[in-house]
Amino acid sequence: MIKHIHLILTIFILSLISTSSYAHHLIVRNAWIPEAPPVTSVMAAFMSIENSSKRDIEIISISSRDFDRIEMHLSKEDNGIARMIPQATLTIPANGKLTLEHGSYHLMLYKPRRPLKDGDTSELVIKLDSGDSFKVEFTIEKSAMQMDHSKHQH
Ligand SMILES: [Cu+2]
Repeated sequence: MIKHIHLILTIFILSLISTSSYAHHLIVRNAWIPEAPPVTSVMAAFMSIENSSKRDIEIISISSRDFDRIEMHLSKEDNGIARMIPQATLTIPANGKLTLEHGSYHLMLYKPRRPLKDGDTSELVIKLDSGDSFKVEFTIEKSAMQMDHSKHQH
């Protein structure tokens, strides 16, 4: 029964493939990547993740065949300067939600290995502290709010 509900929910937004005990407590919504110019060397990714379990769940790493490297960042304003602070882990709170969005937590996708245009999808593999990992399909979308990396300092 739980598996069945899980399937219905995942069809809505993503393909969540896992045999794990923790990943099935997670629901990912709005997983998207703003389209970037073809010459770009870095893209951002956003999503929200809900955790229906009674335990905090940590994301310990993220990878994809489509990128050389993926980092987890937190954007912060510091005296008017936008800074991005790399995060070793991201916490999805018990019975709560983690939101990755502009100006807050986000993923940084370095060196795309193929062109990713509006409407394309890219699969990211999210690894949890429990040892489980699951796949999330991100959709590339045109956005008026593209990250301006020239204004960001790492
Ligand atoms: Cu960043």
